[in-house]
Amino acid sequence: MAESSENKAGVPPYDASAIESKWQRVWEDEGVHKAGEDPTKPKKYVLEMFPYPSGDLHMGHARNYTIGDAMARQARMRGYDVLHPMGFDAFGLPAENAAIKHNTQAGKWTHENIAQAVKTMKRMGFSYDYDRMFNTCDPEYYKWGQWMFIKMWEKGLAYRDTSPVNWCPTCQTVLANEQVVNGECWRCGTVPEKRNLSQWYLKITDYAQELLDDLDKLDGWPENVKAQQRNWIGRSEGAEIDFTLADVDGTTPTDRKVTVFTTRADTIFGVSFMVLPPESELAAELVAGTEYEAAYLELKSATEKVSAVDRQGSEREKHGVPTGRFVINPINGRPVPVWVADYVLMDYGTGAVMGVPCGDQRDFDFAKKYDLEIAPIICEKDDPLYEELKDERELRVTSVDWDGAMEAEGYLVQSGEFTGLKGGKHSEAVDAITKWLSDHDCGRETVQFRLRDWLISRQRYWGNPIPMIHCDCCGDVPVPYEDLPVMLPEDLDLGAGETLAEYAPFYETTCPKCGKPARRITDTMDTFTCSSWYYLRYCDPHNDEAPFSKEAAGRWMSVDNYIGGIEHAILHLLYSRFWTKVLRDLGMLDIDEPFTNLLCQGMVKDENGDTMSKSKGNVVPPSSVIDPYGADTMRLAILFIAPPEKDFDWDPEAVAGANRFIKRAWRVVWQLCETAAAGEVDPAALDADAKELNLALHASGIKCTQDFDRGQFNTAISAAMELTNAASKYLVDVEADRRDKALCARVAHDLVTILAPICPHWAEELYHEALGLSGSVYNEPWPTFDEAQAKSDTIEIAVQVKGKVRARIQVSASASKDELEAAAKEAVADQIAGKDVKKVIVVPGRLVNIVAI
Ligand code: ANZ
Ligand code: ZN
Repeated sequence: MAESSENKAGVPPYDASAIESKWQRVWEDEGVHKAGEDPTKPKKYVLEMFPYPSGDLHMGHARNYTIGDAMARQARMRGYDVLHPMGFDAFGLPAENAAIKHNTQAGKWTHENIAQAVKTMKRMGFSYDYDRMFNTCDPEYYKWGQWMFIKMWEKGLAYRDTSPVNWCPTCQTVLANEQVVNGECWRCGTVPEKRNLSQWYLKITDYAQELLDDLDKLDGWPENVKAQQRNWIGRSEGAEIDFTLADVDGTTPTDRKVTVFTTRADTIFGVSFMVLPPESELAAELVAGTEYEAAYLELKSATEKVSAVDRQGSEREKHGVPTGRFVINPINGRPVPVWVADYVLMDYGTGAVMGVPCGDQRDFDFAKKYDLEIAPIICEKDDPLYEELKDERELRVTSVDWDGAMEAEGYLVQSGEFTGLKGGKHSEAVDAITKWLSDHDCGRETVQFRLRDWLISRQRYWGNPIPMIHCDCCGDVPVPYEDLPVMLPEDLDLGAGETLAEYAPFYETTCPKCGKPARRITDTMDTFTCSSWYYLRYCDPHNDEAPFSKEAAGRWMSVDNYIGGIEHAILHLLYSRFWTKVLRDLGMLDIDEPFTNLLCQGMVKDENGDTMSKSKGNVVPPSSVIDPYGADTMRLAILFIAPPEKDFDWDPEAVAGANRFIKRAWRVVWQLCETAAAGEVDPAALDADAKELNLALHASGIKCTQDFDRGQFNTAISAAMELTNAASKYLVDVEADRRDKALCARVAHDLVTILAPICPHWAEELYHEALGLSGSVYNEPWPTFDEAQAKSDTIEIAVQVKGKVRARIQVSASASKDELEAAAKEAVADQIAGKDVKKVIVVPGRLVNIVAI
């Protein structure tokens, strides 16, 4: 740091705009942010969820990326080889809609938005390795998505099936279950309809158990995200029980079975009806041609308009119709009527439910409404009914007048040989009855998952084509690997309503197997397939022989710090975990989980705490801060206002405050440099003022470093502010010729260094111009601070006279009891003068109490 003392030119003004464009140019020219390639160094992969290029970046992006950038820059200074890439999630419906509206091409619109977003990223000074940037709509990228699809097809993990799916009438495409959020289309909010369509799926259910189990390994993930995933996967242990269908005339058994799924086999003696969902083919068959058919068909069409979430909601009124048919309870031979009701779902369990009004509230409500039996078969011991029925084995009381289901745990009554056993979920009664059923070959233990296979086909255009061909002779045939990628045509006339399915140059092809004319699949893949492995491609983005090499992935994966919005808690994060496991099983990866630590940043709301949105007109664009103040002020403000995971309300005052601080710190660094000189600081040789500054240096340095490690940038910044204050005080209190030159140099240097991850241009400029150093502040190691020097060697203690505080004195932290007593007496000498000191109580480190009369 020898040169720094020579700079005596005074403090130049802080010109953010000039400094920022200057360093952005230099960093780009010198490739400062390229991922390191030094295998002797530990690695750190810092990643922010890549954006959908729907326009310029907004404040939410700015916050997300500023957090990641501060982490990445600091990691570099802490000696890591850092991978910090960025790209664009560039396929998707909005591009298509915008193209139609503005009469342009989806690709053109997308690339214009990307160019704008990149410009803003560069203006923000984000330290991305731009050589690794790609867009998911680049054929060099989506080719490998197709390749992976075929690999999955070969392993039976991709398949086609016809079943009722969620169709969004607004988006004109199907949706995955995960994309129906609170019963609405995640994109446009329309309530989807159920349609029976032939669609393509990925078999995520094969991984349900592992996806659940491995959540326990993710110590670096927020609990609420793990809980949401657990819930979505929804593992449920229970039993399947076979009921025998009775014939049309009543109760004679046929050889047909209807199987239910239940978690409460213990309640089987209380079954008073069976329920099928309206979509059930069996239901349709049972009522066909009967007096019940009309009502059934009406219920069926009414139910199609209701979302699955609403159908299961406990508050919603239940609607049902009888079928006129019966099934026979396998455990006691009782016939029970078969009903059809909208609260039962087709695609959970077996799609049939045994109705137990006394145990389940939904069944209870249903029984009340349609006047069905409510047989008490489980009771608490303090219930009078328990006394009455506790030894009863036969079902004698078949209906009680209750207000609600007996959802509490209790003991079985009226339950044959199982009467008296404790019931409830996972209870001894469940075990005993399940065993009886399986011994009698009419039931078995089973595990159910709520998770369904991932529906990935979409019927629009701007997405990655499913690389399959349908041939009338050979069926579905994958496109040969050497023909990949299946290029998405860029010249569709979207304005005229043309879709991929109508575009003959795309779909007309020949069968790779038999050579006859065949039709290419015109569905494209859900864009969430593209974002399920982009983080792997960044490890090896230019590979044209494979999606990525195992070696490159081995070097960088897993992502150490992944930062993004909580809205992806299930969708993207679950799909990516699945995809990683599939690639592992294909031998392409050695890891089980893609993201070690996950940070879900809070939202940026407007000044009144409302979400920013274009329609409300309350959006604060990043340029509105960068233009007047510069990117460094913006970055500082974003990180200072709140801890990263908390929401905050946008506050122009906080931005102005951040700008005042940056200017002040700028002046302080320059002024320190005016009296700085090279050399080691000798703590023993410092005078009292210098000692105080040195103490602030080490204490704030330690605090700042620890807070960085915890991702608590707001308090890390507070620590840097304290150091700035201490330095400023030193400059005011101590004249230039009395200042410790080595200490001034060190404080200036460290202040620049610890703020460098947050205010990069500011720091780089000071590093070169004020400190007079060369290279880059990012090649500078993070400073080390000393615990011993961070503690004051004097402490303040209270001096009391007869229990009342009369003085406070500074004493050496290592002072003995005698020394403390002497110092205390001196401090209150006038008050104890002429009195008799009866007793002196010394509490080291806290106080001295003098009892004088
Ligand atoms: C009888 C019973 C008695 C039930 C009782 C509960 C309480 P979880 O825990 O979420 O897995 N069920 C089964 N399949 C269904 C379907 N397709 N649509 C709607 N409900 C269905 O829930 C399992 C319970 O949900 C099952 O256990 C069944 O009701 C119901 F006192 O069977 B239960
Ligand atoms: Zn929609």
